[in-house]
Amino acid sequence: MYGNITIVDGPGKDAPADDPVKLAEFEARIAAGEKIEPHDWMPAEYRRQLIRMIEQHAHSEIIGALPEGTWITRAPGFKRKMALMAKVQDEVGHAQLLYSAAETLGKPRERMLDDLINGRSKYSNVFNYPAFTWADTAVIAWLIDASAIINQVANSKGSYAPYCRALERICQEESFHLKYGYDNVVTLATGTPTQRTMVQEALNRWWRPIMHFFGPPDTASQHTEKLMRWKVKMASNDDMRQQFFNQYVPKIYELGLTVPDAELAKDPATGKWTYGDPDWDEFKRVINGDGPCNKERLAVRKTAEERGRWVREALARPREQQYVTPLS
Ligand code: BYC
Repeated sequence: MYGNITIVDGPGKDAPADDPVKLAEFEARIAAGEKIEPHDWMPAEYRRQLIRMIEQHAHSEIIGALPEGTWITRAPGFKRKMALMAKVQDEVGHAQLLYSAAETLGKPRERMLDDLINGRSKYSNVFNYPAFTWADTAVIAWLIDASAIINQVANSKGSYAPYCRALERICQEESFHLKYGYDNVVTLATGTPTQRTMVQEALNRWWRPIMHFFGPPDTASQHTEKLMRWKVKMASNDDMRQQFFNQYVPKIYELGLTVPDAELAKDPATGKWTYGDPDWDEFKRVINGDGPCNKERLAVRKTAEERGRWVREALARPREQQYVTPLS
């Protein structure tokens, strides 16, 4: 119980069934395209799903700052260092916006962070892979930010107003990140043979995780049907993956780069892309804690939590105790 809001831990678990009249009214509002605000009545499962998704999204932003963050000290040149620092700072800012949006549903931020560092909450698969070279950061900033924009532009038109407001602002910043990433990829792809090899190898490494980023195929997705009915998700996982192919595969080819999937092809009759199996078993392992960097990522967050405790405790003290008596 948080204030007057009861948080349920699973569909139906400990939660009384929703009042059918209120549920029908709620679904009519959603069907009419109305936005839901925190003080409005909502079904317990809608609240639970939103907390799950927004919280995972917020965690993805702070964990997502880590692979690129490790390159701040090694960025090639001062301008790129400044740009990368600003990008990483933006990502952490996105997490703050999203934690605030999730808090409006009744789950305190401290509990969300506790669930993250203790492995009870998921975050995006892609951030459990290492950024070996500068080219990895270029591919992350171009293609992972591009994927995120596809997902977030769609969801910013969804039904829960605080999430939509946060997403609109996040998308504006992400579009700068995408341009920054594209600029870095173009520089490498039009550079020396070594740079071209470097960026192609990075693309080969990230292609599979990017396929996973959009979530499992629609036929295997647990939540899509319900979330689309309630307009939390505005496009299915497969639709978003198709949009990514349409927008970015031609751009990749334009740069003379290749996609590491021999089966990737667009059917001229349907306009749909077919692609090879991106190893969905690997996806499951990674999102359940067994990826190349999962332990390392959570250890970094745990240390940050521990090192920042004194600041949070100091801020939580009564105002008059927050100041050190000035020396006379
Ligand atoms: N990674 O029923 P499904 C960024 C889980 S950060 C991990 O299809 P849903 C950036 C899913 O949670 C932007 N787990 O799920 C930052 C569920 O497990 P649970 C990150 C995944 O929710 C820094 C199960 O698989 N974006 O851009 O309908 C630097 C079944 O899946 C993933 C967001 O977080 C995944 N990729 O749809 C650079 C977007 N996919 O919870 C860049 C917000 C699925 O039942 N999230 N799972 O245990 C969403 O839009 C949706 O949650 C998804 C999945 C489309 C990802």
